Amino acid sequence: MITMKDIVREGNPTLTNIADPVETPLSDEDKELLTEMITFLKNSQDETIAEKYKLRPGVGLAAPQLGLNKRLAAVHFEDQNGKLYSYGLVNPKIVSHSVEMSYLSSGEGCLSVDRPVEGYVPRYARVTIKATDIEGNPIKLRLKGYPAVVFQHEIDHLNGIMFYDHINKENPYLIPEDAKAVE
Ligand code: K1U
Ligand code: NI
Repeated sequence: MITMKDIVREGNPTLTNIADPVETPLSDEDKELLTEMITFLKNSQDETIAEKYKLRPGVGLAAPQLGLNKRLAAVHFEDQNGKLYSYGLVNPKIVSHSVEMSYLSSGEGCLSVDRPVEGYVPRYARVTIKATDIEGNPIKLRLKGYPAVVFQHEIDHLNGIMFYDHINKENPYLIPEDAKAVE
């Protein structure tokens, strides 16, 4: 079972590396890893389990956060309309994006960062993501709003980018030109 002890924190070089593509079809070991990553997110959102194992709630997790140099990520959350996004993603990539930007009005956090970081994180307002799932089936998702933010945060982890790398250093609350707030 994945717990907070398995999650590497800022300063660990895996978090700033570009992760390697994963061979498909997935090995049994990688299938188990991705399944465990989704289970961690579900556990972290279950009050009883989270308290018992001292898990911080998370909506996404990328393999580099486990110290692994692999292009694997998991997401598990519902959007404002109650639509569930629960995916194990193999080699996910942004294949197209809007010119328009957005930002989460509450800012972002990260399971690998044990401190609050102030500021808005500019993200593409709309993205199209391609990946394969655990079984090797193709995934293509057109995302906007909160789901677009979460997927971009996780794909950034695969490229060695932390959310705070996007925050304006002089003025953390600078709103990118014409950017839409995601509430
Ligand atoms: O990758 C990670 O470190 C997980 C991180 C992802 C994320 C945070 C903020 C914006 C986009 C993506 C988290 O899940 S932090 C926790 C969090 O945002 C949350 C947890 C439970 C309920 C609602 C939000
Ligand atoms: Ni993160």
